[in-house]
Amino acid sequence: MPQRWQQAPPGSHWGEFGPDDQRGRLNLVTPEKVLQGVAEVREGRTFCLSLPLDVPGGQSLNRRRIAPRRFAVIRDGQSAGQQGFCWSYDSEDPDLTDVVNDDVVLMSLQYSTQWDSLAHMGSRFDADGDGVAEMVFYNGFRAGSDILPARADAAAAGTFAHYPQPRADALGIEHIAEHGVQGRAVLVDLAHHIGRRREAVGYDALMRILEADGIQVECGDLVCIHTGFADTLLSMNRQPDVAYLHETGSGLDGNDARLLQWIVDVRLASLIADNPAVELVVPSVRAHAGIRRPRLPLHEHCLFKNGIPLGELWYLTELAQWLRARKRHRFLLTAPPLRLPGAVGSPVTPVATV
Ligand code: UVW
Repeated sequence: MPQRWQQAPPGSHWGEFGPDDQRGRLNLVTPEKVLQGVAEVREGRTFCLSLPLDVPGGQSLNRRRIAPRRFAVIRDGQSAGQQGFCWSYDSEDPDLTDVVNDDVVLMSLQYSTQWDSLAHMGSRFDADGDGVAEMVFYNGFRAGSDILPARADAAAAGTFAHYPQPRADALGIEHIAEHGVQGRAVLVDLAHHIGRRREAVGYDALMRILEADGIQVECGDLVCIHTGFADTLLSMNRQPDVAYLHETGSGLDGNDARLLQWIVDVRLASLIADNPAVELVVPSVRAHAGIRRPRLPLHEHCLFKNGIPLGELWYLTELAQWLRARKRHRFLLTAPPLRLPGAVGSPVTPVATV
């Protein structure tokens, strides 16, 4: 395969696992890291790290995203269960006793607890070195040819045909799913140190917290950041006060160059948080129009430049409290996304075992 790029973005590690790699730093979750995770299992207790997938609910936190809508499989106005026989069989034999229900769901894959694949965000960057910026993703995969074209063959028949159906022919979530996602995780409890106020946590503050809690992040660790945001959201019982939520909770400071450098140098395998974006999203500042920059710099740094998948809106509060009470911060994390070819994100029901 021809080299996809003549120049890689500054601060990136394209090609670290080969020019065609689509899994990024999850490659660092080696069999040894899985065994390290298993060694953290001492009590056999498990925690579900997912919100119910219909949370946030109400007004979406992200206007692009739609909440799950479930549909029964209907025939003649009745679901299969109501009809009392299994109508998927060729002969609708009234003597058959099977009662079957199927259902269908329509939702944004990144509505609630989710993984972002490496196809989720790219950047406008001149990878060819010809002076023209194109839309590029990790390892130089292109928008249009590799990722997110609204493909002619994707126009679905039926009621949802008006939704464009992008598809990641490269970097899709299946590249993460097909290896499973299981390894040693480390929980960093920002909420304990900062409370639930809105604060962008940079390198200095993070190092202070790691030191105070005696935490060492090592190569291949899956790093979970507890801010308390998902717990606040859950307490709103599917009627989120979006204005309040936008003013609450900490997140990593994507504008702190030393923090970004640490993320790369420590060689963590993925970054996960219980807030909507891992980083604290700062509204675009129009006064800076003309200066080319990302709105989500940590997304750019992780997904686009360094192949670090992000987990968002996980539910970490119970686990954080349990670990703190025992002066622990590591656990075995099992969190495979859906193996859905071409998807740019996925709901996930992660499990922590301690
Ligand atoms: C965006 O909305 C860009 O993404 P995320 O859900 O990853 O924060």
